[in-house]
Amino acid sequence: MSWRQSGSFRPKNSSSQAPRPNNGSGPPLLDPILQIMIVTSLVVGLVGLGLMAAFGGSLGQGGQSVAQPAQPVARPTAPPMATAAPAAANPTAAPAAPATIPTEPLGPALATGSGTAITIGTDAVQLIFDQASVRAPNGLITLTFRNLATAVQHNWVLVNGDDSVAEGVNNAAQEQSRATRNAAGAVPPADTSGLLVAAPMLDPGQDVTFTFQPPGPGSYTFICTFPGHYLAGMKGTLVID
Ligand SMILES: [Cu+2]
Repeated sequence: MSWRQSGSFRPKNSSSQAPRPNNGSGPPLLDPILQIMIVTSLVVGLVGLGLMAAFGGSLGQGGQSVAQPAQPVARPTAPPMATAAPAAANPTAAPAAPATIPTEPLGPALATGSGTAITIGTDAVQLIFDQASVRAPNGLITLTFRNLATAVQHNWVLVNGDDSVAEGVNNAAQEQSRATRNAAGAVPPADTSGLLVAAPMLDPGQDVTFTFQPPGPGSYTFICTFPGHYLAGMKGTLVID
């Protein structure tokens, strides 16, 4: 009996083993909790990802909307720079030529060597040359021009004609004076129409000597191109025989 009981007990033990599966169903009780936690975490994660995606997209759009206006702003700045480059090139090209004030005689009639020596000066005070007319034989002429004024600059410019030609040459000299912003720059450029030869602007007491070749026999007007002097009557005539 006891054995049966024991045997019965054994089955009980076996039955007790049976509850083990029940106990096995116990861990499943824990699994649901873990599952809930896992599912919850997954849901939270998915919701978080969804929210991030939503806000991320909105932020991305916002960033793009900000970047787009920034690009249009940068584009307008580029064209001004492109226009500024040619604008800078033009001003640099224009003042380049007139920026220099001549210090040496110039003009198409300027020559080397020596010829008939003549001297022309200025009045000490008045805006006139000391000779209204000068004669010389045809050929090279070596001129010494002296500024005998006490306080005024003068120069000597020979033109290929009379006053009608001298006026244009004088105007060209005034343009140079404005370009150089200096009265001493009032010397016609070497390529001025009607110009034969021009001395640089001399300070009081200075003189300059140079040789030139007149076109031939005839009368040629010489003037001073210092601003206002030609208009005041500072001119003369060179007669080539
Ligand atoms: Cu003068």
